[in-house]
Amino acid sequence: MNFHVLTLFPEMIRQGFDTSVTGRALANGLLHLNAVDIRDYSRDKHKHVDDYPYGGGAGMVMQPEPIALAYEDVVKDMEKCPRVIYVTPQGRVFNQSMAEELAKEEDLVFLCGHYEGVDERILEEIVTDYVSIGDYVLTGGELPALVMMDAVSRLVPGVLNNEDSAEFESFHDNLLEHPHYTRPVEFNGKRVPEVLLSGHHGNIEKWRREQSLKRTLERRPDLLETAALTSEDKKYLRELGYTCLE
Ligand code: 9D3
Repeated sequence: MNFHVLTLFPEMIRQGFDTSVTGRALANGLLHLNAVDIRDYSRDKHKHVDDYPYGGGAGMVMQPEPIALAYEDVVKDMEKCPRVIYVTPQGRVFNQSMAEELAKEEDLVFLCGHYEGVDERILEEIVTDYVSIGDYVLTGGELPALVMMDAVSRLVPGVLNNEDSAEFESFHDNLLEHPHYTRPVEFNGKRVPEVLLSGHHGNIEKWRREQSLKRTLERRPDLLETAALTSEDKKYLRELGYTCLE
């Protein structure tokens, strides 16, 4: 997977990506990161990349030309036009199924805005996807781009080590995970649930499934509407007082 990021803060992107799992995948050559400084493509003698908005109003708008030149430089060696994700609060909200779709691509281009926004004409020319990471206001698109690249990276074959990938295999059914425990068996007067010490795998699986259901009901009841529930699951949820089952 080749990530290309058009940004005014390329160091923020490089530093954000060079740690932990993604850093190791960069070193292994499983991932490539091309953080492109839009300012390098300004033809202005002061390296300006923004100007006042036509029609007036507060703030500045990123000009189309430096972005167009940066984009042309990025796509010049590609066989086909890549998906270009404009990270914007006006986009669809990013989720796991979008990450899975994006992970199929060979190249992904992210455009990070700053100031009030980006001249609409360059967006119309190059952008294929408008994507947000949620309804709160950030100072720019760099953290959202890093969030999306992180979510996509762990779906690229080989990026996760075996221990981590076993964990993502078990992320299923649209339920939250059961709680986890390790040594010591007693901490601050609290013991690990006895069933986990019993060695009875059937009982452990049943307990974990019930904990998943209970926790999802308490913390993310919205997920239960689309969860894959067995009749056993539904029986347990009814015992907990959940009534929204067909
Ligand atoms: C201050 C200008 N705002 C008018 C109310 C619009 C605005 C533009 C740019 C607000 C924030 C930003 C910077 N954010 C992003 O570029 C961004 C973002 C976000 O702020 N929240 C969630 N997802 C994303 S994706 C890109």
